Amino acid sequence: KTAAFARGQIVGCPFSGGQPKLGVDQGPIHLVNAGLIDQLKSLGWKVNFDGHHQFEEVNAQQDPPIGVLKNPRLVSKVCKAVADVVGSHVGRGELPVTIGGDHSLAMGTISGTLSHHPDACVIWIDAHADLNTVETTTSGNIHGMPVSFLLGLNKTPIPEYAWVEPRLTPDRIAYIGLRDVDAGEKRLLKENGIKAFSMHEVDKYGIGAVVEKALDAVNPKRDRPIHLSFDVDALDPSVAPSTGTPVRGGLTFREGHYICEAVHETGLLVAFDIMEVNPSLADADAAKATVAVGCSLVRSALGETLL
Ligand code: EXY
Ligand code: MN
Ligand code: MN
Ligand code: MN
Repeated sequence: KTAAFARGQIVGCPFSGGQPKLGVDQGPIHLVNAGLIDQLKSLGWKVNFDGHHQFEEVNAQQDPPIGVLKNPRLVSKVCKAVADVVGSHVGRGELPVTIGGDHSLAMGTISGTLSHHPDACVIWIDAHADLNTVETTTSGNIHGMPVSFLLGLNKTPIPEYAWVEPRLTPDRIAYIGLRDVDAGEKRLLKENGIKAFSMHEVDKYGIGAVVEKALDAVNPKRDRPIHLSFDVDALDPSVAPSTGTPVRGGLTFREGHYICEAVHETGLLVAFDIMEVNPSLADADAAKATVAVGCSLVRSALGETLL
């Protein structure tokens, strides 16, 4: 498959219901306004974009917490819609690029990918594990939880989330960039034997070896489709300051792009997410830099090379 014939679909998701800070819903609008679509066309992709998705809001008064989970019905409904959209694009052989919005959306995007490629694996780039369950979350913010639903780790069934089929298995997800993992999440990572490369491993082995190790873990024969879910807060806050939960000591600009380039080189990428760009946090220059790095990560994942 050459890029000249490849079709990409921009799935703009202006959504912030998985966390409390305003503005992350403006991320996709800024990425598109910064020229993302023409940039991808310049790489040889046929890119379709039919406007940002408009998610019908559930009235906040009709969406009281379920246990500690905040905006539970809204997040569920939006993620279900995103799963259907992403699934239909993957099914048509188009590469969906979902631009968020907060990372709860990945419950939808990955469900969509797995609906057509049940054997797909996930590379999750983040400062956080986003692995909390209904039992372990202390914040109740669902952007800290999507992976637990995808893996079926929640012991307390929530009818609103019954649509999420736990098609992912612990041997088919690997993390890179972690440095702010809750105690309960650390336990879940260990109990389930999930491969996680924190910033410690990035420092120790270098990003090249870490990506190779991550791919060897989730895709030993290099025959599984790959869903790459990239939270910009994986990058160091000096590189991507405009995000809701920045944590210092993150990936450099090049380390972030290297991951995208290396996954592109496998030829196995079937879906990409870029999440948690919040242009309303930090000043205008910082927001501009964060949006620009979001665009360039997408370009790298879709085949932009340095030479
Ligand atoms: N672990 C914390 C929580 O569950 O609330 C923080 C999660 C931040 C999640 C950001 C999107 O990656
Ligand atoms: Mn569409
Ligand atoms: Mn995240
Ligand atoms: Mn994060």
